[in-house]
Amino acid sequence: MTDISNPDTLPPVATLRLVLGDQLSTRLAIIAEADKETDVILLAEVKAEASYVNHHVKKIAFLFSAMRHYAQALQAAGYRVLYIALDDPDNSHTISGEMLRAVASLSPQRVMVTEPGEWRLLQDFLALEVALPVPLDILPDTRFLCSRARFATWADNRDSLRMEFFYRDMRRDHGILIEADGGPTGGKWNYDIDNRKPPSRGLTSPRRLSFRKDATTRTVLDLVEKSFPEGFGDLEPFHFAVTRTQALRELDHFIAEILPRFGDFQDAMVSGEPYLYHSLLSTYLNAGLLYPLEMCRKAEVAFRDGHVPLNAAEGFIRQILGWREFIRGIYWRYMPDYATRNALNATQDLPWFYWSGETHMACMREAISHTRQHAYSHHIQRLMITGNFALLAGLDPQQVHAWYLAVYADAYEWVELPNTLGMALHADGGLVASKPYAASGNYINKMSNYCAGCAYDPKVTTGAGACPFNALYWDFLARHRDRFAGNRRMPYVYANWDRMGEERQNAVRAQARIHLQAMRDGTL
Ligand code: FAD
Ligand code: DLZ
Ligand code: SF4
Repeated sequence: MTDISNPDTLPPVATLRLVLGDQLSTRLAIIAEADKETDVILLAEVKAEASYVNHHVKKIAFLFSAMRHYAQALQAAGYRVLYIALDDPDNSHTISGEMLRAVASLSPQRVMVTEPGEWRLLQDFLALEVALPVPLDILPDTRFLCSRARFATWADNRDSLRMEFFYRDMRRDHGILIEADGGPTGGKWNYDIDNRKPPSRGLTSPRRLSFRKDATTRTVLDLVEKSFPEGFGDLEPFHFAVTRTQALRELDHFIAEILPRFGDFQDAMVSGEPYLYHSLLSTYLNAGLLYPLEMCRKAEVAFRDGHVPLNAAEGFIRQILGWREFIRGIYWRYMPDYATRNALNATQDLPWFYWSGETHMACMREAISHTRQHAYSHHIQRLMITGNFALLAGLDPQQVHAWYLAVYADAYEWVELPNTLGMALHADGGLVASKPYAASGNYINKMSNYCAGCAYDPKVTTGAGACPFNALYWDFLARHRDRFAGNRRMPYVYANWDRMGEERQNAVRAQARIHLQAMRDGTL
């Protein structure tokens, strides 16, 4: 795909510009300021990025296909592109190695990169600054609505960092759902309370777009199948969007057909329905095929046109303008220390069923099977099923983090790590979430129809058929009483625990030990 196979016939290279697999945007300065005559854009498929965790094969295929389509579009627009395919025999299989190789063969006057989404790659770039014979510029990633400097200004003035206050400032900064008097549209900042409906009987997903595989995607699917035989998950069926045009179609379809009910069923879970009313847009947004502001603006316009209720538009905008930007701010503010946090001293090994889905717990089986099939599960499955189990069972945050980073098509460390360590596992000691998202089988039974098809009974805590989430929930609270009893949102939970009396408490905790042993034995 390169047009520089005969560099003698082309003008000398001024700037070599690297675009990573999750930076496929043309509005970034790395492309917007490129000179088509004298600059070269480098993209490289490398094993180091494709295997530093056991990525889902659909995630790898999506990125390689999107990278190839992006490179083709740049070339068609007149840019000089150097594209290194995974099966290029000279591929060094690291990003740094490919930059060094390209510098050696093209002799550019300077090199430019956009700041990467992961701390580890930033360290590689800083090391390259020293190793390269020419200057290396690291440009800011302007796709985000809150720059790292803006987040620092916001965070520096506060004792505790709460998403809700950050989100209000973001709404004001960007004028989204803000009225002429500066107040929030509808009079309230947050309509989350209206977004917690349990699934109604017979609730099914609306129709989804499915994109036909072109020759480029088919070639990539063959390559991934051959190159990652041990990779996690199902490669087919593959129906992701792989270009910005397709991703925009998916966004417009979501806004028109699905967003109106997004708010109502945001927290619902239904057997056999992996998507319900979620947008499925994170994969495209995180890879650079969509921009956060256009998503928020389209949702706001749909509300103002009377097509979408306020709780749906606000709920969707809050996820993108609020949570997503807040999470990224936390990541860069607290790395690299953040990655090692384990505030609850959780040490259990990740059980094998996280990979295989082989467990008697119907809720876990469902969430993991969606994950295996689609490289996707929605937020409540990630937080309140697989995340909740990991929290209650005391799974080692590092192993849980490696799992979440591998299995979802939208996963990059800047967004996955604070969601896993902070939101799901409370391993950051409460930086992201003021209270642990711990829940018993009762919550899962209320918000899903999973329990009806389960070997366990959500109403039973000890003895035959006891739902593991129940005893593990109480055991978790008892284990961490010193830490959580003073939390102003938790006293009623501890009052319930105390009401049980010592004998019952001992029985519940003994049951928790039985579940943990079964988890280790692979029989849970
Ligand atoms: P929707 O429900 O349609 O939400 C709309 C958009 O809001 C999403 O596309 C996403 O961009 C954004 N969003 C929503 N919640 C969050 C959040 N908590 N943090 C950041 N952005 C958010 N999201 C990722 O993009 N990558 C990850 O690797 C990732 N790992 C997660 C791990 C755990 C343990 C948890 C609890 C959450 C994780 N999330 C992650 C957040 C969230 O679950 C996903 O963004 C969401 O499920 C993506 O599906 P969707 O596009 O259908 O989202
Ligand atoms: C996730 C990923 C994969 C699987 N492969 C590549 C690749 O071959 N080349 C590349 O440039 N990027 C890839 N990526 C995305 C990077 O891992 C991502 O840019 C960093 O994790 C920073 O977010
Ligand atoms: Fe999950 Fe317990 Fe319900 Fe089974 S009974 S689906 S383990 S919550």
